[in-house]
Amino acid sequence: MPRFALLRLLLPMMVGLLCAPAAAEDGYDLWLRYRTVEPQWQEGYRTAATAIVVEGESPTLAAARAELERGLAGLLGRPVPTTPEAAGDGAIILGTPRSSPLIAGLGLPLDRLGPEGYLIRSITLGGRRAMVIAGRSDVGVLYGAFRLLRLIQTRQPIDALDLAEAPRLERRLLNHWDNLDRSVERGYAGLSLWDWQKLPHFRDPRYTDYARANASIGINGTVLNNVNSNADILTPQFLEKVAALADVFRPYGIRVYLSARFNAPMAIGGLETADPLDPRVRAWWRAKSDEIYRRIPDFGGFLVKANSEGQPGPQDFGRSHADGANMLAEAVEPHGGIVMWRAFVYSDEVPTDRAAQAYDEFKPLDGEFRPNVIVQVKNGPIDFQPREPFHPLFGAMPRTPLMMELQITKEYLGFATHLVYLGTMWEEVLDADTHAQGEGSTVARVIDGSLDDYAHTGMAGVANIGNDRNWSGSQFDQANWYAYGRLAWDPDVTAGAIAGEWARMTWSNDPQVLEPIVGMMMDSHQAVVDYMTPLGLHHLMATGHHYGPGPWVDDLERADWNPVYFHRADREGIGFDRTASGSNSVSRYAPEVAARFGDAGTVPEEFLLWFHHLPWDHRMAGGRTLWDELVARYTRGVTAVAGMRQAWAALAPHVDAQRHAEVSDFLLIQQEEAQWWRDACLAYFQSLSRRPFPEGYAPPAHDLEYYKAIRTPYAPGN
Ligand code: BDP
Repeated sequence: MPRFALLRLLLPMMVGLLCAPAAAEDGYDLWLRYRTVEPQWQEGYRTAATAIVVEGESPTLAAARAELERGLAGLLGRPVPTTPEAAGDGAIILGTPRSSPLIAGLGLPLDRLGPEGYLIRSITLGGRRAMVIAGRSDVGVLYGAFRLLRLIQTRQPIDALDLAEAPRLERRLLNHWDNLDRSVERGYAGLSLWDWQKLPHFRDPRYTDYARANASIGINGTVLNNVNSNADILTPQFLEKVAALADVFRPYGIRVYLSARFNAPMAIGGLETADPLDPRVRAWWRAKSDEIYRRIPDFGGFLVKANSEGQPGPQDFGRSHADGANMLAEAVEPHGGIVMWRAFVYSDEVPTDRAAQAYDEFKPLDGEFRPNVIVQVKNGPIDFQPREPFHPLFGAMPRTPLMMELQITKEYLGFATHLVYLGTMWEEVLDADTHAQGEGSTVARVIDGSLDDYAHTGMAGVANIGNDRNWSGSQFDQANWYAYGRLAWDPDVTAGAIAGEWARMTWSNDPQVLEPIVGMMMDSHQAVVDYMTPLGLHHLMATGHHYGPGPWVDDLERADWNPVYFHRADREGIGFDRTASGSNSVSRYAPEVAARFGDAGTVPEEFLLWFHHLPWDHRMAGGRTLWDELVARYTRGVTAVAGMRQAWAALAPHVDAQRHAEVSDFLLIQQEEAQWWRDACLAYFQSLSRRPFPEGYAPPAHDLEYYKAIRTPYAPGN
């Protein structure tokens, strides 16, 4: 071997050892990574957390102990004892007044915490410093334990704490669109986690990790199966499996719910009708509910998609949504269950604009639902588009609790391979002012019940979780699961704060890493809107799988499934006139909002073409023509992705190699697809506008026919 050959061989390894940020990581640990804190923090944390003393016995308290044991051992770099004898200066004491006379004796102000809140306080006990984590319930204590870990994970001081928090919403649910064959509708992260064939006997340890992750962000319920549901989930054979999952989740404060197929009495019950007013049907659902509760005493209730996109529902029998919901509500009511009835309904037989249909259908039913019904409304009036104005039902149903449904899985936002942080998008909707009761009637105040004093409140997030090692199909999509949970707990936390927390826990506390990552996340939603559907455009995607652009599509059986229905571009102009001169669906908003959206001069630019059809030469506020602005926005989106790639590439020395490489590769896919979206859409719109590309903006690489010919029949999630 030549003299320096060995050295040359070893040198990169030695350098690697010195600089390597950490061992290989694949993302399985999510934000619960618990890597050891930097040396300058160790001393402080170690003295403030010398022992874990759990006062009381229960599966939930045991879970709190286990999480702290695991988390602190990792973070502090050494095990922390959990025996009472080890308790000295710096002990962490956990429990409820019921589980512990010691905690009861402290006279802590727990009353305001509600059933799930927690308090963390630094105290002196018998002359020794201690930290107490208390709640009125065991699950409150568990949430408090996760909060303490988060404080350390994000490098906050913990020696003088006085924190109290309670969730603002009652039901904080994931909606899994998982089928019984383990395929996941609109799933981009592998197969369903639920391995039905091996349940109930085999309880994959991953179910526990799923529960831990959810509990860490306060998610307290999960709907296990697709809203396009299969009645078989309600058969004894499946209920036994559902009960096994419920047993695993229970210690973590998570209840299971099921999507109920409205015609189940016919599909599996042998009845010839599912008419909600038929006594036999009502008796069938009551008996079914009793059976479920015998197996799962804390079963949460039913989620129902009815008379929507081909699903059966009460209207098949000449009955209303309220008749259907109330029948199910009556069946679960004796057991404390609820019914979440989806407002996502539209029909091409109804002549009105799809954006108005749910409103027109549900608004007249306000006050007709039983008290344990919640109407579940998507964030916007169409369908999880890259950007939508808030749904006009928010604020319009003061006598019916409304919960908001968000889509965590990015069906219309680039699937798993586009880096899009949804926190900013959701914040935009939550902060939107419905003006239902004057200024300040934000969507957040509608769904947290404070505006109308709702008896039930909640949020639902269509899960992006599957059996991929990284859970969500990409490292950055974990942030959307995280952000969803944090917003369901408190709709007023800012998207920026959430991004910061998540990035610290998932990547690094080093500002050199943190700032670029948070910057990428915060700008990512605007980027995808720009390169897919700028200026209020929507539903331009290809048919079925919704992968890639298809603005030219005009041949689907239903008018309101076609992109041309939504953009209405022609030789003269583009956009959907939803003002009084058009469909007038803008009139479903409160007058102040309708006036602002309904005027092309005052509508926020991001919703311009959502509400207005305008000539290509329309002058934008910035001085460009509408056509030029469209080209500029599409281009800006692609440029933003290039910027993200650059920012990410610069992080290579600071991020573990495996995760860094995965994100890099995905950003490359995103870059190519952003370009595809821009070029295909602009090629198409230019074929109508016949305007030249403004100076400095490259025309598409290919002609329109090229983009139209692209077929991707095997795109996932369909
Ligand atoms: C649409 C999805 C479809 C869902 C539907 C729904 O494409 O798969 O079934 O929403 O929410 O966006 O019911």
